[in-house]
Amino acid sequence: MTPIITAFERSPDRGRGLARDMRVRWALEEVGQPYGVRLVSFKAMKEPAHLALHPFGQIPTYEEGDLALFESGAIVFHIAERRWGLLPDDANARARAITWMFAALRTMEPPIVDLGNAKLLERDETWYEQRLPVVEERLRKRLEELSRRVGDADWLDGKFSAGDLLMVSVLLRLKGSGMLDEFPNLSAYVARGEARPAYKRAFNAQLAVFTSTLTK
Ligand SMILES: N[C@@H](CCC(=O)N[C@@H](CS)C(=O)NCC(=O)O)C(=O)O
Repeated sequence: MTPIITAFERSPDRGRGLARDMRVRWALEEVGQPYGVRLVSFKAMKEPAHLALHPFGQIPTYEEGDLALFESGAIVFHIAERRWGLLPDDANARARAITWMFAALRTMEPPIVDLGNAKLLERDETWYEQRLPVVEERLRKRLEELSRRVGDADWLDGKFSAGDLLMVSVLLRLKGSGMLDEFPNLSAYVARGEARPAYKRAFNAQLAVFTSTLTK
């Protein structure tokens, strides 16, 4: 059965691959699983049909037969568990890769999203200039810690895994902020992720959605 995922009909990031359908597309490409995409508008995301799939009215979702999932991390985990290529066979290595999946989503992504939200939504607030350095410092500390752990390794723990897929996906949100450039080994780590053929296929597929909307 071909899984169907949802993605923005018109992504606010203009096809830069930052919307969270990208990580699901990437996972599907890594394991060689063909998939379909249903594009949804912002309006449709808040309507009952989509809310039945996603209680928070967001993308991505994942449908396969009578299974419907939401939350990009849970979807990537589901894909990684069922198909070979994103989680090691060895039980301990697998547990460590899953740990990195949680670390990407629970330790790294929140301060990265905080920085994005501060710059996007709080610029006009009187307290913006005081808050921004605090948010940046909190994130910088996490990046320092991650950078120290990655060192000169290619991936987080041996071979590329779903942990790397999610970690690279969240770090990519920092592109353009300048903060990633402070950590050359993390920049190189992200570039290694982007260089993977599966990443490129996923990126091009989501970009094609955006460019096709330009001609409509
Ligand atoms: N924790 C969720 C976050 C999902 C999320 O924030 N989706 C964004 C796109 S990247 C969205 O649908 N935003 C529109 C909205 O919240 O109305 C996940 O990882 O799937």
